[in-house]
Amino acid sequence: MIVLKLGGSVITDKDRAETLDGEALDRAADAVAEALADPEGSLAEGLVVVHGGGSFGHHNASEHGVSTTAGTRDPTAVQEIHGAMTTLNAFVRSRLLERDVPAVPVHPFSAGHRDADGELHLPTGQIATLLEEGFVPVLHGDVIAHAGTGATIVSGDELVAELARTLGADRVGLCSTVPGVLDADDRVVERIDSYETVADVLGESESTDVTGGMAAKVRALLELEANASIFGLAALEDFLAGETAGTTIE
Ligand code: IP8
Repeated sequence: MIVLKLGGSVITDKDRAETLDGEALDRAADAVAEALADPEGSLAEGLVVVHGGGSFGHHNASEHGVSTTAGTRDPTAVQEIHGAMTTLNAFVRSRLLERDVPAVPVHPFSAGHRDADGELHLPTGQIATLLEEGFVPVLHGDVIAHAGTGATIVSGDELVAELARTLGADRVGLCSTVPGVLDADDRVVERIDSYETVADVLGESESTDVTGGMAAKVRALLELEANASIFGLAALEDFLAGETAGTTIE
């Protein structure tokens, strides 16, 4: 089973509020449809898609001062952030459905929560059942109930790591705006098996990275059992065909 994240900056126009990058989304949807059409291909065991926010959700979140740790108790803020993300989710699903990909929504706000320590709890029985029944569940970064804090943001990256762990994913892919983890000369690092080897190029500061910087992504992916890849849109077809794409983290 594969968990694929489509980065928000890949599928939206980051410079214009609530605007899709329709061409990029079409390209991503084409790659998924093509891979799913092969019954013996790498998606035979199922696919879960997670997408980020890009120009949807993030501006609503910052307008209301909400982050992964700073919460809100304002129901309007919650509805605005969740609404922007469900709008983007509907766009993503409709492009997949147009290509006969059996995409269905799973909204983290209605499914999970954070405990008082900020730890994410996301039941996955519904996702496992949807997979068994042949659907492609499509989740998204969202706002989520947070014990003692109101509601905070859950990023697509956090969801990917949680789903990979609980559903026992075989592979994880992060389709990003960069072709992989880049070294100091902007060359793609092919393989990462420990954080130390890339700490210099990624920077040591974790605090600036909690919502999805490359250092945080690499750290989270290193902790997973599944092999993970970070790659650009041009390599999505390769990843979905089971080939090496961008940077492999193992
Ligand atoms: O783009 C955040 O998801 P991300 C979604 O994966 C928001 O960080 C801001 C609601």
